[in-house]
Amino acid sequence: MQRNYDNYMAPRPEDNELYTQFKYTQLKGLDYSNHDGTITRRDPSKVIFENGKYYVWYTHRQTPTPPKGAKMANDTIPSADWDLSEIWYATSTDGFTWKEQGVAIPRPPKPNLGHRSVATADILKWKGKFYMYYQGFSEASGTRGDDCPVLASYADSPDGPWTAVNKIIIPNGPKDTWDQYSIHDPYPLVYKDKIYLYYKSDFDGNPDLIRMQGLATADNPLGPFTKNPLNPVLTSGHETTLFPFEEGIAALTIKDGNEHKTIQFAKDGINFEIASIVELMPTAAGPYIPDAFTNTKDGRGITWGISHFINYTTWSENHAILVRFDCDLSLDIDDPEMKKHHV
Ligand code: AAL
Repeated sequence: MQRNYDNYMAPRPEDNELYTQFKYTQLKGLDYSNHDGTITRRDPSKVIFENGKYYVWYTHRQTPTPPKGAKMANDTIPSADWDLSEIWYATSTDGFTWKEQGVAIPRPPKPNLGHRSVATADILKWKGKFYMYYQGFSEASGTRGDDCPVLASYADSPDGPWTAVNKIIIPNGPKDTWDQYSIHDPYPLVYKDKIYLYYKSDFDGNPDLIRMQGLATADNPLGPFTKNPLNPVLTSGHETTLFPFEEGIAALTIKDGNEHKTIQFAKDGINFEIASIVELMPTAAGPYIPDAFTNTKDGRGITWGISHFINYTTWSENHAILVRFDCDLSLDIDDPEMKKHHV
């Protein structure tokens, strides 16, 4: 009984600021008609607000066939839903109706890093410039595992043009460490005067262990990044969704692990504990976070964003669509500044 009073933000969910329900809405302007698996839109970035509009970036694949697994993949047949992909973007003035703007970051020519696929991007604004972090595949996903490091591109404007840095920004860990094969879902925030970039890895190669989330920090967007000695800092989760909350960082801990379907909180951005248990969480959520890059010591939370739904087939994931989610994970849902961005 005592843990209900000691371990959560409040004993009742309705008083717990990190408890919420989620509501989903179809987006207008993005095509939902293609259900044969040849077009996918998935893994949205955070939503940012610049030049009077919202921006979101996402993995976009358009291939002659749906994904067919690594054995059947070739230069045009994708192995996985995020194989042979590019990073596209869309803009919106109200968060519901979006205009697809096309490619932001294309696959670079061979042999540049990421020539097989660039996917699962997230955005950082730092000292007036924009930095995009993403998974760069130089072989088809699934050839051994879902192996890739993190690459980056930068731009003066969210409309681009983006310049690709043809080097690994967050490298895989040394042999026999938890992140030796993959660094997925890079997720940068500005916290404690630094770039705090959370990411997923999966202990792949050891089937007894599961996916978890780690942290790498840097003073410069293009590195070097230092991995936290306590990694992995979150025991569970898949596509990590984090945001500044009061003095710390909150995390939607989605999909994998025994502590999935929880929202966790770390006062110091590192030592996460369960703050609430929720249901129907947004998959791969990219929230609109007004204070993601303001170095806040008093994070205000989130009320909406973009997430994806995956259409599973018998053998693989064949395509995904983007949707909007709404929630109340904000301390100021009635604040006029927050209301401007929330419907
Ligand atoms: C997603 C993410 C990463 C993986 C793949 C595409 O769920 O975790 O981006 O590589 O699946």
